[in-house]
Amino acid sequence: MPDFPADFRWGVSTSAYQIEGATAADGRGPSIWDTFAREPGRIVDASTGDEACDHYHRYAEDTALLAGLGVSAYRFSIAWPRVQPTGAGPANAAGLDFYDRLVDGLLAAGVDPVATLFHWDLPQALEDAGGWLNRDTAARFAEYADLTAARLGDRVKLWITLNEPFVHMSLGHGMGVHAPGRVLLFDAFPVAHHQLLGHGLAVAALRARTTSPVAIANNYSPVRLAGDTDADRAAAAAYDALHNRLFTDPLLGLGYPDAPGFDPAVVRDGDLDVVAAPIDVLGVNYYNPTGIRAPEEGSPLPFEIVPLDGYPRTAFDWPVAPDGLRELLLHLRDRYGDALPPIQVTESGCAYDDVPDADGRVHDPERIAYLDGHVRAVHEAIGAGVPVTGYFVWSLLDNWEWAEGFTKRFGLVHVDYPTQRRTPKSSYTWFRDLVRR
Ligand code: IFM
Repeated sequence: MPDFPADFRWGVSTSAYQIEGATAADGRGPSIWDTFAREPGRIVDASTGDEACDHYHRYAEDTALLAGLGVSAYRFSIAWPRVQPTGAGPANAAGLDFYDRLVDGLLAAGVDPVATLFHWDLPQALEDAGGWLNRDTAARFAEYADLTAARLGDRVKLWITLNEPFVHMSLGHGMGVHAPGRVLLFDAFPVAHHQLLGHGLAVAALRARTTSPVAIANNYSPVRLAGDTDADRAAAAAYDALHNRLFTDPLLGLGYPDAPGFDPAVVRDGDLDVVAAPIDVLGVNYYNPTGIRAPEEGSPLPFEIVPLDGYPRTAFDWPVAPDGLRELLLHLRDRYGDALPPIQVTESGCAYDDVPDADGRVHDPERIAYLDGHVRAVHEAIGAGVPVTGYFVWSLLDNWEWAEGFTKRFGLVHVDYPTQRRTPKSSYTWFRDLVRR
C-alpha cells in the first residue's frame, strides 16, 4: 500500500438505529424506523432495531474495539428521538447522557468523535406532522442541532448534519422501500429541499455553539452508460443530476440542477443562500456505480437502471468497482473546482456472508480485497490533486441493514446476534495494520 499523509484521518462509521438497540431506554421516543420495521413485509427477515447490536449497553466494549483498531476517528450518529423524543421541545438530558459517555470514552481512547445528526431516524411525531415534506421540519432540525451541540459541541471533532439525503428522499419517500415508506416518485422533491434547508439552518446553529468543522455526507454513484444513443445519454444525464448533483450543486452555491422532479415552487427567496452556508468538509459515501440507459416507452422514470456486467459482486449484488471511487472524486474536483471543500470518504464498505469457522475465526478475504482497492483509489485521487483528507470504513460492526434486517453483514467485526458476541474479522486485523503503517 502506498503512503498516505501522516495526518490522514482513518476511521470507521456506524449509525444509531443500526447498532444501538435500547429503543425504549431513558425516554427515547419512537422514530419512523420503529414504526416502519413493525409493518408486515417491510423488512426481509421481519426484524427490528429494538436490540440491534445492543451498543447502547455495550459501547465501552465497542470503544475498546475502536482503540484496538487504532483508528483516529469514529463516525456515529445521534438518535434525534433520544434528544427530543417528539422532535420538539427541551432536550431529554438522559438521552444526551448516553452520547456524553460515548464521546468521553472515545476521547479517553484517543479516538476523535465524529457525530452525524440525522441518519434517517426521524422522530415519529414529526413524521405525523408531515415529516420532511413539511418545511417546519427544517427548523425543528436546527433546534435539535443547537440542543445537541450545546451539550457535545466542546468535544465532537467533526459534525455531519445529514447522512445521504438522496437515499432518504429516493428510497424513503420516492419508492417506499425505506421509512417512512412513502411512494411519491418525483413528487418527493420537497424532501430534498427541506433536508437541505435543515442542513443550512443546522450549520448556522452549530457555528454558534462550536468551532469544530461541519460537513454533510452525500452518497454518490458514477453513471455507467449502458447504450450509445442520444436517448441513453439524456437518461444518464438525468440520473446523474438526480443522484450526484441535486444535493451538491446547491450546497456549493450553484443552485439546483435541472433534475427530474425539481419543483421551484418549494424554494423560497433566500433559501438557496441558507443551503449554501459554507461547509468545511464534504463527506462522500461510495458503494458502486449505476448502469443507466433510456427507459422503455411509457415508463414513469426518465431513465432505466440496469445491472452492470463484468464486475465481481458483493452479497448485496452490488458491483465491486473501486475505479468508480477514483472517478467520482476526480469528477467532484472537475465539476466544483475551487468551491470544493476538502473531502472525507465517510462510508466505504461491502456486505459478505461472513461465517465463523470451526475455530470461531472469521475470514473475509473479499472485504480485504474490496477495501484495498478502494483505499488505493483514494490514493490515486489524492495523487491527481483531489483534496481527500480521510477514509471511513462502513462499518465497525455487522449491524441492522435497514430493509435487509440482519441479513447483510458489513462489519470489520462479526456480531453473533443471539449472544451479542463480537469477533474481529481478518479485515479488522488488515485495517489495523494499514492504519499503523
Ligand atoms: O448501512 C448503510 C448506511 O446506513 C448508509 N449508507 C449505506 C450503508 C450500506 O447500505
